[in-house]
Amino acid sequence: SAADETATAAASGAAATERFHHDKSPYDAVKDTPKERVDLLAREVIGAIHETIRKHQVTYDEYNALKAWLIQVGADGEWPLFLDVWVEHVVEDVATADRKGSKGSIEGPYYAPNAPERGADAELPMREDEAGTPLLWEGAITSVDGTPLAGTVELWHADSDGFYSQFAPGLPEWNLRGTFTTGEDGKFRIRTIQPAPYQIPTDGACGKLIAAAGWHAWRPAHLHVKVSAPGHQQLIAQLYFPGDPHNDDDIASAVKPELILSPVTQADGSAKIDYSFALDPQ
Ligand code: MBD
Ligand code: FE
Repeated sequence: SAADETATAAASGAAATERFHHDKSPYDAVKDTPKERVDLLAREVIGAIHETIRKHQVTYDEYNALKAWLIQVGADGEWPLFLDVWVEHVVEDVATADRKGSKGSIEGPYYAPNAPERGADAELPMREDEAGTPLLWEGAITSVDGTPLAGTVELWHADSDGFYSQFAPGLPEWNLRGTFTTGEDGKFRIRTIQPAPYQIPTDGACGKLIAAAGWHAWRPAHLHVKVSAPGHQQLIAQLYFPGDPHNDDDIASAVKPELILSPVTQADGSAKIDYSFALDPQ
């Protein structure tokens, strides 16, 4: 890694928690959730915990281990990571069940708004010597009926060490983050590099849960996108690479068959992908 500092769970957790407070501050007041709804949902979730305790005869030792762990999730700033890895995929499923256009997936904890504008045909911001297989991506934004749309593709992804700028130390602020704005033909052409798989930090509370339960900590390599166009529902998705050993057991349960790319290796060793987005009208 070019980073001379060490990535820690607590530092990336603190950055993700700060990011959430900044971008989603209206939610700090349990925004607009009716009392009846809070009552219903809180009672059912708490009731499900009670049921689990009775069913499995949970002990005081186990209760205190849970309490210590929950306190540590907060101390490490890992609530965004925990929720996005183990909960968000079901929320996404419910929220997008009626869509007819392209499949989406979870946003995760590492989005940053207002990434540099690059136009419709450009390279993602990256270091001079950015490592990784070069990727050429051609596609278009359309409506579900095929009409081209002028819109934006926001793209962000990890580097070839699995690190995200703004959430790991030693990376340029906007490394591998950019906004691509299409013309009336909806077309874009993006040059970037292939990211590495992502490992949940092993030194934080989420890593402790994974180790204690005997799970693995991996997400398959992925590209994150937010695709927007006037009059259409914003699409948040992730795209994956065929053959990744974790496509079938993503720790975040965020892979769908429609989201797996079909890269073609070109003469110069780079990979070319064709992937377009069909957006549902609002
Ligand atoms: C990631 O990179 C990610 O995309 C998600 C959803 C959770 C943790 C790390
Ligand atoms: Fe990610």
